[in-house]
Amino acid sequence: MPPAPAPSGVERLKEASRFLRGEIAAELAAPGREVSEDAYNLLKFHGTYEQHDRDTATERKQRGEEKEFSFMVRVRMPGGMLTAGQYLALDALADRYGNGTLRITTREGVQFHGVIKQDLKASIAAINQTLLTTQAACGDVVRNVTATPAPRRDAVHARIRADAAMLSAALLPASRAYHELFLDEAAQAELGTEPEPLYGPTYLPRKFKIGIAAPEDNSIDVLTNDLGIVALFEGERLVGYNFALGGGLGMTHNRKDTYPRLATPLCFVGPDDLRRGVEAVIALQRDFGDRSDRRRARLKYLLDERGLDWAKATLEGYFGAPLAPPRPQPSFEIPEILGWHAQGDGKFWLGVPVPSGRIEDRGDCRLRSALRAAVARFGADPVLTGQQDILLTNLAPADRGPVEALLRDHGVVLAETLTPLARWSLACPALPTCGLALAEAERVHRPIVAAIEAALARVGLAGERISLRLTGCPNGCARPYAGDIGIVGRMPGHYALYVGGDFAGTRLSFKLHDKIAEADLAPALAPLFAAFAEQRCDDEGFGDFCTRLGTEALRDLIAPVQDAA
Ligand code: SRM
Ligand code: SF4
Repeated sequence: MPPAPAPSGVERLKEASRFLRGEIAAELAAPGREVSEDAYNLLKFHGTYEQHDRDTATERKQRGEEKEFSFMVRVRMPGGMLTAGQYLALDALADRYGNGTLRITTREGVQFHGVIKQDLKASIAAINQTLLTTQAACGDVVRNVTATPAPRRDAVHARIRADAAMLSAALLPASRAYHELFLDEAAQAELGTEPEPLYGPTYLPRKFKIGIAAPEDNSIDVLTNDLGIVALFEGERLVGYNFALGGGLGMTHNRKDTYPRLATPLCFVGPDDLRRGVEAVIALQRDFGDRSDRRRARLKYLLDERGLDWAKATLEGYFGAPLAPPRPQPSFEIPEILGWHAQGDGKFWLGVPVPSGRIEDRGDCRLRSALRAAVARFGADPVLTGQQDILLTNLAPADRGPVEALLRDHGVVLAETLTPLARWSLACPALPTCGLALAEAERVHRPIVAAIEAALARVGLAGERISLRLTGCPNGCARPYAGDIGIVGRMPGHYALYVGGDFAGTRLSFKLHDKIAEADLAPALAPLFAAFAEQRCDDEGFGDFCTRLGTEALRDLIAPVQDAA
């Protein structure tokens, strides 16, 4: 037998960290804006990443100055649920500690950017005062649990919200390191000796994501999670949960053994077994996931290496009983939840689009001020969606007119004035904050959407519901491989083009072009749109059409652009 591969450096770091403490306290107290690589890696578990401003890095290097370091701080909130008070507190922190913006993430969380090291502890403590946490928002643990966001006041949605909140709380690390480091909790007598019953001393091999959805609303792309849970109901009665395992989108260019994958339905657990079932899946990944190569450490690779039969049998060992096969489930749908909707309790919610999830005041559109005023004045409790949008909930019928007038007065673009393409588009932050970005995303989101909108309009498809996801690198943070069109950064100004996913998030897209200039994206898609307008069948979506035609036929259609590129 060949010797087992050596654990990666991060594994050794976790093990020696005394349950995630490391030297963080001393490093945060030291002067300077930077931390060591070890502290950088451990701080992730506490919800923060050191970053630097990539716009100024080269110039500063030429001047012999250090990079402009600051921290991204990520707040977790299961199912994107916030109270009005929490939202207003976060909004205030964006000015006090951040860069004046709040960013809704594709996992229904919030990120602050631009927090300097000296403010890190105070900002995290202030977030905790709102009864929210940054603990385990990043790192090799269970991240923010996403959930079908629509605030419908019925048994189905109430149960899903409650399940997401229960799992999120139950799966937090037991270590008190976070509380000692950021909340001034008295240190344990014997540092780092507390039990960590679920995770153990080295936590998980990699990040672990859980989403829970009802089939009628898959706007969170539940199958892109390590564990996608589909809650099944008969009327208002919960029947149980289908567990789909092994979703994940990250891949590395030029490493064929890394790839996006949608979760595979593996088993069914009853209404009372949710937590036990989830803990069994976590234990499976904890004990068998790859701890030597972080690029191959997600659950998806374990499933593909060992097979589904092995995974199910091993899972049953942890679960302590045989697991039933997944139950038949209705097809996934993605309803429109922006605009006005009745909640079912006499109140209404208004879904407001947030381009790239960035809540900011920008030119004539004072979105941040408008949301702050609407939440403060009308007591709306926000819900953040996995499509980077915000739902203002619990509004009385009489508030509808005034809320809408307030938003319009601030220049906010409401959903009905957007094209479907703009409404269903996502973009990751990329430059200048993301250290992994190979190309722009958020900052070129609007012009790319505008160019593609124009191409659609030219063939009469301006009103077509097509999803577009744009990322600055192949890691997949805006889920580019799960929508109709994926645009993935390859190098500055150039993108790989993916098509053929479906709108409901049940099929991965495929790569049509490896490296295409930003200006050539819309011209490359134009002949595909023309063919779609002419040849589509019935209610076929754009991604379905692309899959039916297949790579070769589509490549022939875009050949003139390829030749020019
Ligand atoms: Fe992500 C790393 C932003 C959702 C896959 N992601 C990063 C980092 C932290 C970059 C880094 O490691 O230095 C990015 C910070 C950028 C910045 O400046 O803020 C980052 N990811 C985001 C967010 C903010 C994107 C957004 O547009 O909202 C999302 C935060 C979600 C949250 O609240 O927790 C975000 N990331 C995702 C998703 C989508 C999802 O989970 O639904 C994915 C694809 C699904 C998956 O996990 O496979 C995703 N992010 C990654 C990966 C690839 C992981 C892999 O298995 O290879 C990385 C890189 C890594 O982990 O090494 C990454
Ligand atoms: Fe950064 Fe890449 Fe994620 Fe975009 S997809 S935020 S560029 S890691």
